[in-house]
Amino acid sequence: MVMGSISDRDYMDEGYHFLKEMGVTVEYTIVSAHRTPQRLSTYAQSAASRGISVIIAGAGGAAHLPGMLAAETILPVIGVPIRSKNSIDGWDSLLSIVQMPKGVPVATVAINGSLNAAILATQLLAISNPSLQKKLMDYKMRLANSVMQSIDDSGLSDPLKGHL
Ligand code: RP5
Repeated sequence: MVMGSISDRDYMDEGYHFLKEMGVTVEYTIVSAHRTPQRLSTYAQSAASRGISVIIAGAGGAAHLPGMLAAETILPVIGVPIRSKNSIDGWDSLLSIVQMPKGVPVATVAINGSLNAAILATQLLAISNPSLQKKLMDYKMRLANSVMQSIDDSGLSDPLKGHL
């Protein structure tokens, strides 16, 4: 998991914590496409041989980090557009990451969507990992339970009670 600046960290931590909760081994650092271009190349070119399976990259503004990583590795890259101080409400970040040219995809999640990036990365890893599959199924169950709990807590009616 990489981000373009320490200022992205507040938005990326949520995804990082999810990966830790799932027991996924994760490295979490800063790689700046514009300020450390050599580091970006070295990171992308060494990722697979260092044992990395999926890269999550968050960046804001002119967000070239995910796309440039994808240009230099065949590992799947998931991009997180960050609504950073220098961005135009996150739109520039989103479009810079999602509008990749044919041949070099970046799987782009919502603006500030590091949690979904982490879930998607875990789902990719779970394809060949039954223990992660179980953890993801438990997570989905907790999501569903939280919706049911909110119905109970709010006093709304549940017309489906007894029908499921
Ligand atoms: C991007 O510029 C970073 O990913 C960050 O979202 C944004 C602002 O960076 P700082 O100027 O706060 O370091 O490259």
